[in-house]
Amino acid sequence: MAAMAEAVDTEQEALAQRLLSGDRRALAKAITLVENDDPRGWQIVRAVYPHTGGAAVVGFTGPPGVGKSTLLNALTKLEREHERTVAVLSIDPSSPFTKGALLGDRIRLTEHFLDPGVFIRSMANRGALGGLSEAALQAALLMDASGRDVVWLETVGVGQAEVDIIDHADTVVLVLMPGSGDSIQALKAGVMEIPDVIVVNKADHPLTDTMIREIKGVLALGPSQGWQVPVIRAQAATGVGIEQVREKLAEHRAFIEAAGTLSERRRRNLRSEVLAIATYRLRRELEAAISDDPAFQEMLDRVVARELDPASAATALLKSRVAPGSAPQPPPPAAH
Ligand SMILES: Nc1nc2c(ncn2[C@@H]2O[C@H](COP(=O)(O)OP(=O)(O)O)[C@@H](O)[C@H]2O)c(=O)[nH]1
Ligand SMILES: [Mg+2]
Repeated sequence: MAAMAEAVDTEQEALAQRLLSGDRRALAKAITLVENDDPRGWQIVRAVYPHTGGAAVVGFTGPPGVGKSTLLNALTKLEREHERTVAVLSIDPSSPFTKGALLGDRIRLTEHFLDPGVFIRSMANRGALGGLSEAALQAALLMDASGRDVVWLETVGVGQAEVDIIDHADTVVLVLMPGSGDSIQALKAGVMEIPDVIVVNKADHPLTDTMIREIKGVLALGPSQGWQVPVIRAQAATGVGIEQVREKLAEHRAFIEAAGTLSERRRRNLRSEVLAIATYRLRRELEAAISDDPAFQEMLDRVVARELDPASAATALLKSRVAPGSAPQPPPPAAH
């Protein structure tokens, strides 16, 4: 497959250069472009992509309200004490009811707004299926290219298949709080992949010990060799356990670097990223191709009339795509 990156306009090239030099406004502008699915955004990503890969990308996932944003706020403070630069991308699921959560995240993270070493961005889905993941992944690349030491992705996890940003992190942290039994069930049932680090936040709660026992019970079923998933008690609101989270993140990084897992993981992640973008675009292309297409409507009529089964109709639709411009040709009725 011959793949050549297309040219980048001079204007975008200039913005890309500013972004690469660490300019926060350029980064913010570029992210807005990818968020709006503006082709200029894609050009910038194309231009800066060779400069990505330097950041330690960590995904923080877990149910809403467990304290992910609070934890990230505390961790940011700690990283800044170590003079490391930080970018945080908070990704909210498609629900319109999460507007308040977004605002909450902003308030919790405002104390870093004046620090040029910290870049914070929230992104919400505007309803396009897969569109958010696509934009968020590009935003994460832009943050990485801007020279941040760490890029943190905050997502609401557990069964949110459409927001699979977490698959694109080098390290995955699952944040829970006493009482998040659903998440433990999800781990146990294999619905959710075992994370690299587990944080039990709000550890001042009386059910914390029970929760930790349950988690350890699930982890005991996993491999006894290789990386052993630490379970950390934390109270993000008061700073308890945050230092330990930072230490474990560093340990995990050192572990995957030494074991060669980091490059393997990144290869796997990039593979699914390419597939995810292609799938999203293919779907969009198909939707555009069938809308107002009388031939498709006729074929659908036949499916509705039980003359043609849905799978055969799909095959016909895909075949019509292979020959551009040709309308879908449904297969002839089966001979009885
Ligand atoms: N009691 C207690 N509350 C906390 C702790 N950490 C965070 N919270 C509170 O939990 C609520 C949700 O926190 P937030 O960080 O927005 O959760 P997120 O939805 O996972 O990002 C906020 O009101 C926080 O102040 C903690 O360690 N103990
Ligand atoms: Mg949050």
